[in-house]
Amino acid sequence: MTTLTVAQATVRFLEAQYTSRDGVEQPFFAGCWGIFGHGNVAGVGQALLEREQSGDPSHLRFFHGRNEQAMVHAAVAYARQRDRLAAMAVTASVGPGATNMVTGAALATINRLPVLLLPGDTFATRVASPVLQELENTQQGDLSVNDVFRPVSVHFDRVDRPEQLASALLHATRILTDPAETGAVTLALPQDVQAEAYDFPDELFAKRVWHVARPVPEPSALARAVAAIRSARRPLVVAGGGVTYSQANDALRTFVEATGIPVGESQAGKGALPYDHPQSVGAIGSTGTTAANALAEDADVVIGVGTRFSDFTTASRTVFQGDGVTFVNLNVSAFDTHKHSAVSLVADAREGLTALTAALEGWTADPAHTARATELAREWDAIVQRAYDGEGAPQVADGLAIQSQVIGAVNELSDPRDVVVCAAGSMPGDLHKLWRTRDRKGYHVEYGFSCMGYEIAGGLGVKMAALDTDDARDVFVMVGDGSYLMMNTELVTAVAEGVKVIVVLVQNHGYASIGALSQSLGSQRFGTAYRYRTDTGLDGDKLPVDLAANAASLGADVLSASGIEDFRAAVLKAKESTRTTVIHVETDPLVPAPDSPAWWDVPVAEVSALDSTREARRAYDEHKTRQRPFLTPASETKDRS
Ligand SMILES: Cc1ncc(C[n+]2csc(CCOP(=O)(O)OP(=O)(O)O)c2C)c(N)n1
Ligand SMILES: [Mg+2]
Repeated sequence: MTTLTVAQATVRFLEAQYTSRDGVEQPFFAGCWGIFGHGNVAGVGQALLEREQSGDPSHLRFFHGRNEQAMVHAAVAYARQRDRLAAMAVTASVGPGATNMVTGAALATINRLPVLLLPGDTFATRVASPVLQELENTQQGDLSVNDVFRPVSVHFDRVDRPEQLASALLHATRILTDPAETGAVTLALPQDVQAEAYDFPDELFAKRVWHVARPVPEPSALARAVAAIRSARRPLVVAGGGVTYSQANDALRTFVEATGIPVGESQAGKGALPYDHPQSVGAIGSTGTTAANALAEDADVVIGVGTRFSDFTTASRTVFQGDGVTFVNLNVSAFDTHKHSAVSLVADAREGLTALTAALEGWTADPAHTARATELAREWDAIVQRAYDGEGAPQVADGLAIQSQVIGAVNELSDPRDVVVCAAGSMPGDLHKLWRTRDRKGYHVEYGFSCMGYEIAGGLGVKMAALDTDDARDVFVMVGDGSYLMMNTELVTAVAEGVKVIVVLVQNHGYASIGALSQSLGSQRFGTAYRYRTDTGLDGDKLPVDLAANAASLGADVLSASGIEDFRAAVLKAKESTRTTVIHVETDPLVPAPDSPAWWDVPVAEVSALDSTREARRAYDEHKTRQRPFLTPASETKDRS
């Protein structure tokens, strides 16, 4: 027995957890982020301090963030970069400190990425209720603000007694390390319970290795998948994040080279194949390439590997128009394998692809189909080069750069293994289409939640993961002015920790993304520009906001670039520097990147006094007719031979 507080026991337990996959073992909890308040300072805070001062080199590291939501972003990005084999915890105080983490929790769960959230909770004993920041609910006495974590966590528990801690921690870690179940796990820790002492059994703190499973496909399911693929004439793989987390990139390459099947990529799956692989057709869906979307249009069998098939990936279920198209979904999560009435193949991506390769030996797609894919990809790549070079774009005012030139410059001047990080705005779609991914971990766009404010904190988490694994990569954070204004706080943390990130801050005085969307939906860019109010609305001059000065005030080095040549020089300078550097560049928000004709379902007002809206509604109704329900059972699929 060891007598410890609940918080001390929690920290000791976290230090002893390991994951193992493919014979490689690593500590699972790489650290604990925290902001202290009365709800955790004397509990988890004291426990972290005690371990830091113990001199034990394996103590749980503490990272002091500036905003709870941002700390969760950093932790989630860290876990993603580590392929979910390592993760972080985040401790917050009660009340607002805790609820600030809710957005991050949803982001983690939607992206299937592990993070352990430890919000403080109000006193279990309730002797002095209501305490500071306590919610008083007249109907339910056992409710606290932390109950809002329930729907956004894959697992929620509240430790009201020390006796509950062991089972709570074991369940939490099992779920975090399970690729099919992982997401945000929330353990709410009442502030009095955190400080309460208890005789914990020593075994609780023994080293524990969680073997991260690689489930193999069930033979009959494999046979059904193989039969469906063999019937295909124009098959297409849709690669999702699961390919990367499973480290199945080589297995995917082997599978598609043996079968001749082309590969389109979701946002999380981008980098599944290098961009210049002859069978890589790049981004698919609403922000897809002309190549991937043309192949999707008449694909007869779509093989989803580790993808959730979000609306962006399927262009809101309009990108696959093949008559009787059949889906074969390989995923570690049964939930995803059944989407679009697919032939379900529940397995680890690497194991599943390896089994499919063996079972399909000797079979290939029509060589003309493979050749067409290569040709289409080449055509798209030429479009990308022109966009990088700013060719064909209208003359922009004041010598401003164009966003596609900014992307091109970062792509061309970064090392192949550098990581680009982004989350919201017009940049994610442009990156999806235009970024030439050269490394399987070189592209990190959070597009499950597409959360403004993820970018800088996420970039910090990615860089910390690289440093922890002696992986020399620069991290380029691409952030719009809107996202930057929403959350730039972790620049301070990057400076404090001496962790270098390069932030490309794209100033276009508002929302290029939602502005363009608004216009396409007949809403005339209403409320999407940052302007002074006039008598007619928010349509005055640009605001005198100096984001470069803001970044400098937070301790970052700042390079202000005017025009694309200046920007390229700044990128080279930032590459050479060892310090966190923000490159401020102004771009024209009205110059879009090239795209394919894909759609995204955003409903338009059915009745309106505005001509622009009525016109947009007509276009909307037309697009709706192409939306497919995919309800035909896979067993009803026609024989295509
Ligand atoms: C937290 C959050 N709020 C709102 C949105 C909706 N949204 C998506 S993009 C965007 C504007 C982003 O502006 P900026 O960062 O300047 O990028 P730009 O569109 O100019 O490229 C908004 C408001 C979001 N994704 N996340
Ligand atoms: Mg903007």
